[in-house]
Amino acid sequence: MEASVSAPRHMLIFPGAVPAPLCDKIVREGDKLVLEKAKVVSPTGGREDQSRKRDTHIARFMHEPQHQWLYDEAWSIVQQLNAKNWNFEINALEPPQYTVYGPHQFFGWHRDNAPYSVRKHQAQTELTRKISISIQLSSDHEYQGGDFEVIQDETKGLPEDDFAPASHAFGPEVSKQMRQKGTLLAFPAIFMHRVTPVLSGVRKALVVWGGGPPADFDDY
Ligand SMILES: O=C(O)CCC(=O)C(=O)O
Repeated sequence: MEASVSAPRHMLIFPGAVPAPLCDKIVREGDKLVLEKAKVVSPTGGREDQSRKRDTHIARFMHEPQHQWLYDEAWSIVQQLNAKNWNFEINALEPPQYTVYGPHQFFGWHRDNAPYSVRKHQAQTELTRKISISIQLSSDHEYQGGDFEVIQDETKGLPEDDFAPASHAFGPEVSKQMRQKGTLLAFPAIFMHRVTPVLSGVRKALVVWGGGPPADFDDY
């Protein structure tokens, strides 16, 4: 992977990090999985359908022999990124998530892990997500809308409006790079982010999380 074109406050953007044939292989294998409507984590820690917050279809690549190649690729990426940028205590991958957004589908503002005050009460066997990665599997021209956006200031509360234009958006050039097939986006899992509604076409992404024991890195 080459140096990021932009490293604004720890969100790293790597255009072309994942070669097109590998993206296509992930899509081919992902399309064999059974997709289901994604849920969100409720305040009590369960999972519930909240279509006003998240409307997308997902499947997990479970750790089975036929997916070992994907775990090897993902683990190598997580380790390299972590060693170079964050040095979090990471010892496992969560099963990578194949994510598909058709027209009108989206995922509103959220963070990928609970605040430490909640996490520290979770079972120690549970992974705390530390690094989140989104790999773009579709080409920019295959869909309209469906922009990935991030707020790189984790001290702010969750924005109330999932559909309002973001003042945190990057300029048009970086935003376009973020949409290219093979672009890899990586950030600490505590950053709030969203995917705006797809207006037409289909956006596919692979989401990878590197995790480890609960840690207080909210002030990171
Ligand atoms: O679709 C993406 O690129 C990101 C999805 C996401 O934020 C998530 O599944 O937590």
